[in-house]
Amino acid sequence: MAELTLTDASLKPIADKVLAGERLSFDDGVALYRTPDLLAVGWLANFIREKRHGNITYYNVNRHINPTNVCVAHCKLCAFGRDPGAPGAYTFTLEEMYERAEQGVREGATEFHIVGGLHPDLPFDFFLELIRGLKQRHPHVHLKAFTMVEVHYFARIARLTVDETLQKMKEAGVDSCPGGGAEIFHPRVRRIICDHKVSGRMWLSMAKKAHRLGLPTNATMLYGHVETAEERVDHLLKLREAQDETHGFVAFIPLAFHPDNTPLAHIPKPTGYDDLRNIAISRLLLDNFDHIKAYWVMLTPSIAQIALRFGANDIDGTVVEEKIYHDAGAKTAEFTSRGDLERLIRAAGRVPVERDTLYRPIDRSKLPPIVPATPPGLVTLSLDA
Ligand code: V47
Repeated sequence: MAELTLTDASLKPIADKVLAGERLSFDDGVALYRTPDLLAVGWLANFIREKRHGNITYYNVNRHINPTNVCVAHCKLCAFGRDPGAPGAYTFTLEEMYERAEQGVREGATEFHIVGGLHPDLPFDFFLELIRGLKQRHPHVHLKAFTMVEVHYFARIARLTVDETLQKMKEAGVDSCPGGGAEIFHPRVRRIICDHKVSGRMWLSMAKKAHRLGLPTNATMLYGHVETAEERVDHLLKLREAQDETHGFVAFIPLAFHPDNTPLAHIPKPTGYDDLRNIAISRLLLDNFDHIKAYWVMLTPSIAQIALRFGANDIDGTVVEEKIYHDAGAKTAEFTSRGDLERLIRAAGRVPVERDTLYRPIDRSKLPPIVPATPPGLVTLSLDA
């Protein structure tokens, strides 16, 4: 492996720790956020990434299903939620969601990623029925459904404990939970960007409960709004601590804040430098997470590709019909194909491996052939975009 050249000498003790496989501290994390030497941070993250995964880069074939955008939470960070009856508000029927799922399966989906708003009138049973119906129709498709924020809301409206709620989800057919709603755990930040959402402490406690009940989850961090470097490091170290306890987190996804159409529209968008730095620091601080995902929808295909050399070993999936980021002004396509993702990965000098949600390689020869189709109104990813 090539030598590391440091232009910021204060990184030397951190580099020594990384090369020796030692755990980094809070202060190390802050120093990694402060240094202008992004290439050194990236080099170190890539060192760990290649030690763990070599050249392999994972992707999956998935389909997003967002049952409703009607939401009582009114988070300032969000452009997706609507009041009932407001322009653009929608709630799919079960049949409409089954049709979307059917289309996803024809296109080879091995995962449905299901998240939505906190609807004032839809009962928990509606969502359980959705899961049961999907599982019955497509028993081999992994159901990654409902963030800790939704689970907390379901528990409240159904007058159940969090454990009982998670258990009912699991019995209905939920296989794992996505990592959304974590934002930044620090209460100062939550008061500004999502004051009605579960606290950071509650999010973490619920994720650990899910793990103990046998439901793996992902974790996220929303960066690039009002948070400080210290608050990001605090967030990452709290996740590392929780992972030490349960080992139930599958992947970590740093999410760049998209301000358009939100009450925080005055905040400038995170830059490419911020994106790559957050990917790299996640890899370095989260030494007990196997997988760091560069979510191409939010990063743009170009930055996601470079992130594969800054610590990321996964580029997420084909997605199809992404709404949360596109309502907030994302200019990326709403879906892509297996071929495009593989091309993106190969062009970064990595080896693409299609995975299921739990990172087991998929053998396409054992699955029905894919029927490629462009969902109406959507455009495919272009590497030139
Ligand atoms: O929790 C909402 C974020 C998350 C905005 O688990 C916004 O595999 C930026 O969690 N600008 C939902 N971000 C997305 C998510 C996710 C994505 C991909 C994969 C996985 C996974 C999870 O999106 C929300 C919130 O943090 N978000 N609004 C916005 N305006």
